[in-house]
Amino acid sequence: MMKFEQTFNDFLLQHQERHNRTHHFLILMDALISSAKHIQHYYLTGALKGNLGSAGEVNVQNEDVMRMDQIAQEITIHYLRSSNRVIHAVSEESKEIVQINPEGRYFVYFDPLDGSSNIPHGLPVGFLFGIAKRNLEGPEDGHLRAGKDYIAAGMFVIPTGTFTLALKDAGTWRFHIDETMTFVRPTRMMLPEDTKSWELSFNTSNRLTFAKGVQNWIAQNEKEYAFRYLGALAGDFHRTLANGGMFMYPAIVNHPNPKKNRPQGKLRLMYEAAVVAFMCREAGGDAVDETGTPILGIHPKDPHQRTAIYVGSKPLVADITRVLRS
Ligand code: FBP
Repeated sequence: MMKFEQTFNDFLLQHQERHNRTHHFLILMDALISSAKHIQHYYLTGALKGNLGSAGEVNVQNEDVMRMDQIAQEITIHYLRSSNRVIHAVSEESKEIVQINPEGRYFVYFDPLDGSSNIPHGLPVGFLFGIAKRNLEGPEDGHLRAGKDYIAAGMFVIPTGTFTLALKDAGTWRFHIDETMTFVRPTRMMLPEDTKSWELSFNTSNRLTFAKGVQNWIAQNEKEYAFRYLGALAGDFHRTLANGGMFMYPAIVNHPNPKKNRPQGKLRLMYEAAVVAFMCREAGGDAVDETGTPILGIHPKDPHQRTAIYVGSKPLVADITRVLRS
């Protein structure tokens, strides 16, 4: 008797019934999964086809745009349009909010290829997304949603093809990819309580530019935990979810060249920080900004606003929050 794995669609249909979700969500998820698979194909063949280089342009954050960023953006907007379920999309690769279908049901906030410093080397990058739903009871003003109002958030680690999805009040689930490129075997992710596997993840070359309190906290704690840093949020947070510990991208406030200070942080709130914060909450963890304020409670004023982030196991986030609030 052949054994068949539970597929993502089976899992979502079960979830739908339990949470009386409609087929609309399934169609949107199908568009996001198709986007990630298509981007993965281009990334895997990127070196051969010469797509891993710079596109010779700068984006809304005044950063060098990679050819793959453009390809990933084009692919994602294509599939979101064809789903016909999206009102508008906020993307790292588009200065303006991308208006799609005013009759749509969802808002999508995404980073089509996160971890740009890894792209030229074909190393792991990520596709990050957050989803919010329109107001079905009354008028909809299209305002930018805080992370706590997302109904789902997820990430694909490219090119390893791992997919992790968090659903509001229904947990964070990791899916494996089978020989037919189908996501199967949903596995519930809960941050481990046992501190033995915990890791710290941050760009250590920035540590002397962090706030003194943060530098002291790292000096006191780093000998307790292993240190790992890939330089791509999706990859680093993928580990934090599995092993526990904390990923942090603190504010840069003591840089010898004051022009390089980033008191507001580096990562983008809506399609990077709120995405991992949502997934972390559903896996039993927590996430705060440089003032110790919960990331999910921050109401975005600008689609591309930045934030510092400390995300991971509750005891560690609580510990650093004491320092940040002092
Ligand atoms: P991009 O979206 O431009 O790639 O920036 C985000 C990011 O690459 C994160 O994935 C990663 O955590 C961080 O920046 C790495 O920054 P740094 O190279 O300064 O350590």
